[in-house]
This record gives sequence, C-alpha cells and structure tokens, in this order.
Amino acid sequence: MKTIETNKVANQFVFTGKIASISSFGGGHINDTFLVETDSNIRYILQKINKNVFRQPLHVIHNIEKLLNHFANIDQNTLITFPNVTGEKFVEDSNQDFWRLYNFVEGTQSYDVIQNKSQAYEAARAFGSFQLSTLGLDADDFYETIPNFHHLGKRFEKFDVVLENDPKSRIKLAENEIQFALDHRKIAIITSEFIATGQLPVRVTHNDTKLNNALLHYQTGKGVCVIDLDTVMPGLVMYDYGDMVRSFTSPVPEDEKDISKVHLRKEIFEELTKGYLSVLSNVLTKTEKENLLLGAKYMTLIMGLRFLTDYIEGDVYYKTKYEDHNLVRAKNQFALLASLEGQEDELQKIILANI
Ligand code: ADP
Ligand code: GN1
Ligand code: MG
Repeated sequence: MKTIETNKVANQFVFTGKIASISSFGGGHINDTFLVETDSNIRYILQKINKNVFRQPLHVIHNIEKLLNHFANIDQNTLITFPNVTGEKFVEDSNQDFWRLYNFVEGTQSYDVIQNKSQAYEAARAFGSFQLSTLGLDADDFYETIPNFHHLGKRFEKFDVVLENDPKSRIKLAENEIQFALDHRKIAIITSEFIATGQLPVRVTHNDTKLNNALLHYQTGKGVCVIDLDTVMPGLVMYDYGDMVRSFTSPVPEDEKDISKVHLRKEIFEELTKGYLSVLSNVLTKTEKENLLLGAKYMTLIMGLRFLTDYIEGDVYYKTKYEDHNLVRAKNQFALLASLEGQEDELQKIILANI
C-alpha cells in the first residue's frame, strides 16, 4: 500500500487559506483524524474513514450529508463538511480510502472521563438536542453503515465462532470475562424478543454517544455539538442513552488497568438522565422512557463483548496500544455492568423521576 500524503489529500478540498501544518488529533478508536492548521487561522479536521469498519464509505458520506443538510435547513451549522474541487464531499485517494474535511469546532473540548456533574448534564443535553433535531428525518433514507451494529444476538454468534477458533490462544487468559459474558447472554435474548414486538420506534439515532463524541465549550462548559456522525443510521433511543451511561459514569477511562476503581457513579447517572430528558421527555414514548435502563445494560454488555471478541480474535477491529488492551477494556465494561446491576432499583427510580 502506498503512503498517502495528507497534504496532497487536504489540498483537493476547497477551504480557506494555505496549509501551515497537519498533525494527528484526538483519541478515537476508529478513524485517522488530523488537525489542519492554515495561514488564514481557520482550522479544519481531516479524516480518513476506516474502510475495515465502514465497508461502504459512500454510504457513510450519504448519511452525513443527508443529516447535515437537514441541520442546515433548521439553522444548525456548527459542524459542516467541505467539498472537493469537483464539488463532492469527499476525496478518494490512490489506496481507495475515502477522506472528508470538517470545520474544526473552535473553543470546544472533548473528555474521556466526566469530571463533574455539570459536564454529564451538558454532554447528555447535547446528545438529546441532536436526537430532537433528527426527528424530522425518515430512518428509511439512511443506510445501515455497519450492518447489525447494535445487534447483541449477532455479536454473541460472532463471539461463539471466535471462541471455537481461538486463533491467538488467548481464551485461557480471559476465562473469567468469557464466563461473565456467557452468564449475561439472557440480556440479548430478552431484549431481542422485546424489540421484535415493535414497541420501540426506529428513529435516526447517533449510535456512538460516547463521551468524547460530545464537544463542550472550554470556558462555559456548555454542550456545543456532537461529532463522529459515521454511525448515524436507523436505531433505538435506548442505544444512545445506554452508550452515554456506559461512557459517562465510570470515574476512570475505559482502559483503566486497576479494575477496582471502576463503578457506576449514581450522581453522574442522575445528571446525564436529567440532561437528556430535559430535551426529550416530551417527545419520547412511554415505552421508550421506561426501557432506558435496559439500554444501559445492553450497551455496556455489547461493548464489553465486542472488546473481548476483538481480544480473542487478535485485535483486528479496535486500535490498541499494548498486548492486552482490549482485554482491559472488556474488564472495565463488565465491572461497570456489575456495578449497574447492583444499583438497578435506585437507577430506575431516577429515570422515572425525570420522565
Ligand atoms: P473516531 O471515529 O475515530 O472516534 P472522531 O470523529 O470521534 O473519530 O474524532 C476523533 C476526535 O477528534 C474526537 O474525539 C474529537 O476530540 C476530535 N474531533 C473530531 N472532529 C472534530 C471537530 N469537527 N472539531 C473539533 N474536534 C474534533
Ligand atoms: C468506537 O469511534 P469511537 O472511538 O467514538 C466504536 C464504538 C465503541 C467505542 C468504545 C464505529 O467509538 O462503537 O463504543 O469505540 N465505534 C465504532 O470506546 O465501532
Ligand atoms: Mg469518536
């Protein structure tokens, strides 16, 4: 594969000024992200879409343009994409990789760990506002950019196959985590039966509402916008709520090695629930609201399972920095799920007090 020059790619987009520098940016697990600085002082985010994860990059581009055009029509222009010299919103390089250029949302910051209650409220309010703004969209107009992305049953099927093959002989190093996952398989069964009843509306959802995909104002702390729109596609609100609970409530990063530090902070859970429902309580159905906690269990389990599957398979999906990085991540998710399960009644009361 050729080494692609980011400068050459960036220069095929239409933007203001001349490139001063391009550097790697952010801590996402999926795409290659670069900060582009220019002599005009306007900054940009250049991203290469991970084609191992998004097999149809043009579907991702389609969805994002559909979404951002709709946002522009309702006067929400915080995040925009730029065209290339022939007017398309992407550049394809000689390795058949697809790139896009966003504005850098100035004056904002993203976090890996929530430091105070207000951040939880604001980041959740940003994801709630996002959901509110997508209500005018038709889910049928969006491609599924990763098929069965949040299908827990199918994730377990994949897990079974990987366990059977054990390609890196890692099963023996993850026996407790494998047992934890298998003991929780019933969540997949119960939820899939419930989803099949059609009681939860399919909406255009974000599907990756991880804390560092929300940008907060660096001085006021107010939620400014949400980013990482590659997984915006048909989905359930309980997935988005659940992934916030998963990624906001632990006091340590999702790859903390000292697992004894991992637990669900009830006060952070309460603030995120308040922030999200402050925007959405009038538009979600009763069934959606009553099943938010199921979403939290479901998403924490599915992420633990995905990290564990990737560990056993040999780290083929997530970017990793050391040998058992994915196993550490899986342990974190499972510890968080156990903590959630220990507080379930109190958490459900918090939700019911805010709907
Ligand atoms: P990934 O899919 O790999 O997670 P993201 O789209 O989330 O990629 O980008 C990675 C990080 O880059 C984000 O967590 C955020 O810190 C930063 N980032 C991405 N887009 C923007 C933007 N438009 N403005 C400011 N920061 C951004
Ligand atoms: C990935 O792209 P990023 O880092 O925001 C992943 C999410 C996981 C998350 C776990 C497309 O999110 O599903 O929840 O890592 N995104 C994709 O940290 O797989
Ligand atoms: Mg991200």
